[in-house]
Amino acid sequence: MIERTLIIIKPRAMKENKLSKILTMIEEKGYHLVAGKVVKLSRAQAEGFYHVHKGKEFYEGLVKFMLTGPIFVSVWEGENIILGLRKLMGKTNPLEAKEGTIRHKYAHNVRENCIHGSDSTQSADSEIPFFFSENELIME
Ligand code: IDP
Ligand code: MG
Repeated sequence: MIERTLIIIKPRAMKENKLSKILTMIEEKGYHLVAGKVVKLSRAQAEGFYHVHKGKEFYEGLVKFMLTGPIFVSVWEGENIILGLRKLMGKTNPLEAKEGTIRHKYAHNVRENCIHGSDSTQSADSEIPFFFSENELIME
């Protein structure tokens, strides 16, 4: 099934100039970029985006981290891309991420793990419109 997913390159990877290296890894899997932009989140946006984690012990630290600098938000398309990209990203904790995954290469720790990817079609369906309007998502 052709799916779309929301991918975010997080602040530390942006500061370390790893954006194009990470995007290249995604492109080399055959996935296509639909939309992308650099954004500096407001606290309200960061809290809103991560509302599903509200109440967890890492929530405040995660929100603060996402405010430390610009991020790259993007929409990608491809066959079974949601699972495919979760695999390419690797486990949330980079210590557990397999060699060859994005997090194994570019993450520093479980919080500063360089990339976000939607974890299901339901998540993608709410995360994509959080950042992009309909007319930014037209491919033809
Ligand atoms: P995911 O990004 O692999 O889907 P989630 O469990 O959805 O992982 O967590 C969202 C984000 O919150 C993670 O990518 C990471 O930045 C941060 N996070 C998750 N668990 C921890 C933790 O135990 N300590 C610190 N930060 C965490
Ligand atoms: Mg998640």
